[in-house]
Amino acid sequence: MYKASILAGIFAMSTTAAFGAVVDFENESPLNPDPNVTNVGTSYSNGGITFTSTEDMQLVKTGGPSNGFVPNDSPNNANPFPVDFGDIFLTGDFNGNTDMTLSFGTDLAALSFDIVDIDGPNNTSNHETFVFSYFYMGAFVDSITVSSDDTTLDAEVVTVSYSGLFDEVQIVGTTPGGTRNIGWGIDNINVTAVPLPAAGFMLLSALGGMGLMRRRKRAS
Ligand SMILES: [Ca+2]
Ligand SMILES: [Ca+2]
Ligand SMILES: [Ca+2]
Ligand SMILES: [Ca+2]
Repeated sequence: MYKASILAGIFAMSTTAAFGAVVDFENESPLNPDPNVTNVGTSYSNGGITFTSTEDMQLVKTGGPSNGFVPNDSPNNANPFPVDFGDIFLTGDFNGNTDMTLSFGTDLAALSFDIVDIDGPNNTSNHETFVFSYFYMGAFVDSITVSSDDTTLDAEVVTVSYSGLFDEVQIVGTTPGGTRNIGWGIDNINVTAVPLPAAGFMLLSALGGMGLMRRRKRAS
């Protein structure tokens, strides 16, 4: 009985860590019925990642006449280095501040993703600031801030990456007073789960220990 439940446990562990390719939203192309934008509401899942927001999120076609960001929504692939957004990316509602939480449902060791268009003139009410906060089992772990002090070009892509133990990242974009409509996009989310061999080895060691204890009990 022990063995059966243990094997089931190992199987469950290996299936929950089934993060595969980079999540780039290209599986949503072409958008339908409007080829330029699809409202996915406040909760949306793709590739094992659950995206939630206090506002409606949008899947946007790159270069389309939509409100992904302004003045157009073609990521600047030349700056700071070539980054490909393909046909489709995800964004907020282009109305005031913005927020999005990515929940992974499994322990992560590393993550990287691309954010486009953190812009607006410095020291003005149009100055955009994005805070990326990492959580593990609901507890705050760390945060990284990127503002238009650092990246001022229109439609510029910033690659955000992080290493550590976490299972959720929260993105909050604000301007002073929250009066500017923040246009932005996220794409190319690359997830590294906590390596399974380590977890599996720990589990097997624990099982070995249990077996030894049982044998000792019998012997005494
Ligand atoms: Ca894409
Ligand atoms: Ca908003
Ligand atoms: Ca812009
Ligand atoms: Ca912007």
